Amino acid sequence: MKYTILPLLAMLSAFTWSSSKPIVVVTNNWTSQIVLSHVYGAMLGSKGIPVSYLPSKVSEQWGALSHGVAHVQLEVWEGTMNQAFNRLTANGSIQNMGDHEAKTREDWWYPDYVEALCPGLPDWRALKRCASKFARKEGGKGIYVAGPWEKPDEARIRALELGFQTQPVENGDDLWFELKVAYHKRLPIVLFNWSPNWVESRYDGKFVEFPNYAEACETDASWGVNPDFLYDCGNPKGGWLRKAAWPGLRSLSSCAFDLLKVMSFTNAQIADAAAYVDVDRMSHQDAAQAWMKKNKIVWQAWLKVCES
Ligand code: TMO
Repeated sequence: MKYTILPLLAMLSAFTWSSSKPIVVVTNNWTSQIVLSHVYGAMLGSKGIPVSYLPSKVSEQWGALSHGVAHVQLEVWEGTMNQAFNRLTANGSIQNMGDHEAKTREDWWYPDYVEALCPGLPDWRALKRCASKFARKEGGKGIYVAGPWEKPDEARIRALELGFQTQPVENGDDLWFELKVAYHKRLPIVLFNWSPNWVESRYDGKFVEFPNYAEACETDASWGVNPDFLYDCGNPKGGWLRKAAWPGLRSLSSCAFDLLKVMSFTNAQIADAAAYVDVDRMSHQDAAQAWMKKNKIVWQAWLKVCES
């Protein structure tokens, strides 16, 4: 009797320990990332696994994920996070959990009517010629409305001699406010945008075509149109969108680990997830529920990895 109960008790206590410790999911400050996080959390919830959410800036999430303060990140974007991600996976601080099917782009973007005000767009050289049209004061430089995420835009402006300056917004949502205001008055505007995002389903517009991205553009000044400066190129087109985890995730919950591995969203699925909030004004939780209702077959197939 003794010999059978002891291992059983050990198993039970291990079980209660791991099931009472929540899986901590990082949430960032743009919509799709938060909704996808809640989809993942709801799926774990349906298996009785507790989940909590840790709001974090991109720049602060890496430490949390390396130290097990947070365990899961659903959206790592190549255009904004490539360097940190590569460094931290190379030294084993975080774990690469594979790519989504979606292909991404993050760059300068404008609504289509701007082409009539600045002929030659989307070629970046057109932007350079008509920089002054994007100024917001007499004789000023053109204004690029940047997101609250760190990007080397100032370096690019210098390297490509664009005659612009960045004006970063405080919250991601402020980008859409700026767009809406400019759009209704048909004012020149160029701002940070990305794909997949809900914006492409409501506004016609394009990304500015800068010289094609190459890794050397960011490491070798002699590369590209300006031999003296780095960053004389655009961000990657068709970039990856990746999942990441604290390296101890599997020991915490194999379901949480396997599920994260197998989850893969398409561009349309991500744009949809964002539209529930940014267009339909749902909460992130409700948007996750709405998404799951519409895509039942998709997520139930993923969740099969948790059946054993
Ligand atoms: C990381 N983001 C999607 C806001 O470019």
